[in-house]
Amino acid sequence: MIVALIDSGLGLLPTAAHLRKLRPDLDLLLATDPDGAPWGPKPARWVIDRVLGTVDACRDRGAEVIVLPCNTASVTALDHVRGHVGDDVPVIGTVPAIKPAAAECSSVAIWATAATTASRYQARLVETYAAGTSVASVACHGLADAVDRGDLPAIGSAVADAVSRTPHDVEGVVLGCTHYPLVADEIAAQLPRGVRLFDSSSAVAAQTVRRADEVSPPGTGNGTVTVLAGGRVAELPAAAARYDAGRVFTDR
Ligand code: DGN
Repeated sequence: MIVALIDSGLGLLPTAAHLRKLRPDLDLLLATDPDGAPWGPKPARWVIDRVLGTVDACRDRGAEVIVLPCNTASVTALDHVRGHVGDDVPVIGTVPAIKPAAAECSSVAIWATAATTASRYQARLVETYAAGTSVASVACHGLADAVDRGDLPAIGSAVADAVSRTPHDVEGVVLGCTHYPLVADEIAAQLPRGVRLFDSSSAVAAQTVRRADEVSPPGTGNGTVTVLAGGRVAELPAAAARYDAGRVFTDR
């Protein structure tokens, strides 16, 4: 059974890595959009159309479960994707890990793309799960793009910029863009010691497994990993190796 993971770029790798560990037999179709990335700064209608086009491409290749390991795509297009594919196809979205962070910290910052920080979806999550918590919302300009390009100086300065706009007393930072866990070490190194990082990739992978089990029993897949990347297929394994996520393509 084929599970499609859709993100503008490398942000799908953390969720893919967790999935490989949890269910090595799942057949993964990794769909990135090197020609359209980054999605964070784009208008909502553009992102919706781009995501729906990618969903169609994945369905054409036999995907039976759709995962959006991308906060930007999820807060913008999740309902559209569900309406587009119908009730029989499980669709799993990603939202910033505000709930666990607020449960464990009295002051948090949410780092995400401009689209996610400005979304009603994020505002609702904060209202629902972080009522008693001090929450700062920090749009991290250029960080996802720098991660996609593997540009270490640009990653360092985008992180420094985000740190400079993060209150000094936060106890936790929510990594509300799926690209950011790939540079968690760099982020931790620039934040004050002891600040905890929260991301949702393991929870998204666990939910994907639950939904995939409804479609096809565990152990029935072949564990293949296929990349759909606008013609630039070879770039993803190389980038995964650069960020220590190479196991997505090697582990079984
Ligand atoms: N990985 C995406 C997210 O979680 O929001 C960001 C994608 C982008 O293109 N900026």
